[in-house]
Amino acid sequence: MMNQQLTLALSKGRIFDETMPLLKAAGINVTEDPETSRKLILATTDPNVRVIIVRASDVPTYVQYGAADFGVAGKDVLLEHGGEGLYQPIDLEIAKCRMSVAVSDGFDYASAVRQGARLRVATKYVQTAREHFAAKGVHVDLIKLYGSMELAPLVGLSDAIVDMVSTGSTLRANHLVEVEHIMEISARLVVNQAALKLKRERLQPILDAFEQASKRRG
Ligand code: PRT
Ligand code: MG
Repeated sequence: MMNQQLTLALSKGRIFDETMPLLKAAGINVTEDPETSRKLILATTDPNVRVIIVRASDVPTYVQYGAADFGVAGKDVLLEHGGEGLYQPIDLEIAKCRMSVAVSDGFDYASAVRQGARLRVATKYVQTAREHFAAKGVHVDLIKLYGSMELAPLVGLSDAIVDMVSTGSTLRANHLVEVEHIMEISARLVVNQAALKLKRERLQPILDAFEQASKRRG
């Protein structure tokens, strides 16, 4: 008999929180709270399903290599990863936000672009940013950061940032303004391609429940 144990990769915070109702819809409850427990492997009420807690940007990697059978990751993260070895069946429509270009509120972005100046752009999303500016014919020097992009224009590290925006309050608090909307972002279910074939019997009902539950929400 093949091992039908399933491992789901999630990141702490909004991805975990917003995935919980979908798991519940599949009849599965996580029995520990990742915010208070230091455990990285969490049991569920289904003895055949466990949840592993990884960094948001590491979810596709765990799933790609089959260390997790499935996971939940933002479109931003998946675009940077490239999606290799991953099947992406469902847009869960959770953890929604937008990817935008922002600058300090005194900075004249439009004329900098018009004059063809090389723009310094700080971001965690180097691949997506490169494609965005290339498509517009804007010359950029991309500066890779791992977080707190909002700081970069304030201290002269960059002219602009590419980051996620949801309420806009982080930008406002740092006197930054959104000057371009790159794309809408939401979290997707990703499934390891081999697991989809070998563990279909156990995976499919969970995928169906996720899809139904996310449709009901949206
Ligand atoms: O935090 P960590 O460095 O561990 O990783 P992470 O930031 O990638 O993880 P997490 O849990 O913060 O985000 C996981 C996923 O949620 C992202 O990959 C996005 O797809 C999605 N998401 C949805 C967001 C936001 N909304 C969001 N608002 N990710 C980040 N933010 C940040 C944004 O970077 C900015 O700093 O929140 C700030 C802006 O929020 P507002 O409400 O002030 O506009
Ligand atoms: Mg974060």
